[in-house]
Amino acid sequence: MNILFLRPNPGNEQFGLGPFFRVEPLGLEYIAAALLPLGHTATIADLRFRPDAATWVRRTRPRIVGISCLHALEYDQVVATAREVRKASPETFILVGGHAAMAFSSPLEQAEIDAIALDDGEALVPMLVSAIDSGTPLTEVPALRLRTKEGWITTGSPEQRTHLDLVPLPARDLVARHRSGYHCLLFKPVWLIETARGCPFRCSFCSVWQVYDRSYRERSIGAVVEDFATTGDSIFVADDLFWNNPARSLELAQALRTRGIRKKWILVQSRTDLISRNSELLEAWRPIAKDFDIFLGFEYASERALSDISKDAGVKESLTAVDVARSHRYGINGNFLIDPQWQEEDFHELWDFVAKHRLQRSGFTLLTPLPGTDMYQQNAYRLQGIPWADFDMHHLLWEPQLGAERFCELYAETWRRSILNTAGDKKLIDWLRQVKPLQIPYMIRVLRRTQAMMKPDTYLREYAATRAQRETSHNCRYSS
Ligand code: B12
Repeated sequence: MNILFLRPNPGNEQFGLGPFFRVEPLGLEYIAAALLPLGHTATIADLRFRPDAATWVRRTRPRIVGISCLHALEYDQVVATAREVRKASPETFILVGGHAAMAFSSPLEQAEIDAIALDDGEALVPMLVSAIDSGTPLTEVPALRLRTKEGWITTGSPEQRTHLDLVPLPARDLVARHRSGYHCLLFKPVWLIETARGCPFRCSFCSVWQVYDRSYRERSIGAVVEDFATTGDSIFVADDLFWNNPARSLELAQALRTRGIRKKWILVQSRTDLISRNSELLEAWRPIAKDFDIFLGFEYASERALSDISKDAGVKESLTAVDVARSHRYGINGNFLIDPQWQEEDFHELWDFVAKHRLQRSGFTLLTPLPGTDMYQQNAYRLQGIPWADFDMHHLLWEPQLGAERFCELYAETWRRSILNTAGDKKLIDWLRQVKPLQIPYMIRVLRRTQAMMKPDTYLREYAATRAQRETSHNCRYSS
């Protein structure tokens, strides 16, 4: 069967990691790799590049189109993409999957979409394809939200979570045409690698552990080493939680070193408590890349605030992790949360903490109730009518305690104190010195866009637009 996979263009990459990161659709590459040995034909089209969905549909004439939906901010765009596909080919079966689809499917339960995957795709998609091929009722395929004449229904539960070794290597060839367009800040092209999936912790603002019931699955050492050996020299590790299993991580580092693997750059995401306890693990991994960065959630600068979000790690762990990582020459890209409830003194506490511990490479996201979390359920009453594109953790979704104007001034000031402010300590010229001459136009473009985050008006304008859209949606509801 002929299957087309689409990675939609989220259309909202103006804030946070958006401008800096464009990485390959790894989930789709794993699903395609599961289908190819079964004799199916798979195409992956990344719509962040040309051409558009309708052109791909005309070009490949698929029986099934699978659209990925990783982030809540993409829901509306995913539905729009499905509509485009439906128009170009009314008979095509349209399936949506990915993290946000699994975590909270209701925004996708629309006439344009036939089914939503509630589980990983490697085992599920081949089952669905075979059912469509043989005319078996789709109600027999597990882990789906299915559009039927009677409305949307949920099919049975899968017997077990997919073993990650079911598909040892992703079909990276299918995105080879886009490789030079995948980048992470200074590094271009970039490869995305997954060594493990899931997270056993329970942070209240995160939807990952809820989707995977706090499970944590690992790929075999052999498959991961092969993936590292056959990819390029700049690597973003997609794992929700790197270094979670110290014994296995140590074994993996040794296997990579034995195979002679050395990269230019690696970025991983981990936790402060894991790092503070495992200095020897960081030491073992460090020689594997010339530059090695860690994404770390610091979240808050005080114990009181941390205890509110079930982080299960405190300020002491944050500071020890910074010391341990620095002692092994890792770069630290932390993230702090900013609560719309904050008062002036909360901002000052954060700024002092960042300055005192030299954490200017951090990012600052607004505490946002993401669909799939309890926090979303608790705040659902005030989120009605807000466009999904605003769920990027940089949009104000409701009136903050300090009032929008003052809050946005302080939020913009927080970003002004970061390394991204080209009027601050690190000037544009310092950034440009770090890249090859050919990359200078790209770097200037990205940094120019980022300067908007230092201006209160950027957020205020967006907030006004959010409120206007919300009003319109309320009025439509009352008049219909
Ligand atoms: C890589 C990544 C990114 C990349 C983009 C990825 C891409 N290809 O475009 C970058 C770094 C740009 C990014 C940015 C952001 N991200 Co992000 N990201 C991830 C991360 C860490 C890994 C995704 C991944 O590739 N995993 C590996 C592959 C193999 O797994 P997978 O994608 O889940 O695919 C499997 C299944 O989902 C399913 N599947 C996937 N697609 C499809 C399609 C079909 C048809 C089917 C049937 C199944 C299916 O099958 C696949 C194989 O099993 C996830 C964490 C996660 N667990 O999802 C967060 C995550 C998705 N991101 C998140 C967030 C919050 C963001 C940001 C808002 C953060 C910020 N501070 O700015 C920004 C938004 C940027 C923007 N404006 O668009 C949240 C989303 C929460 C939510 N409910 O919305 C997550 C879950 C992280 C978290 N812990 O909270 N992100």
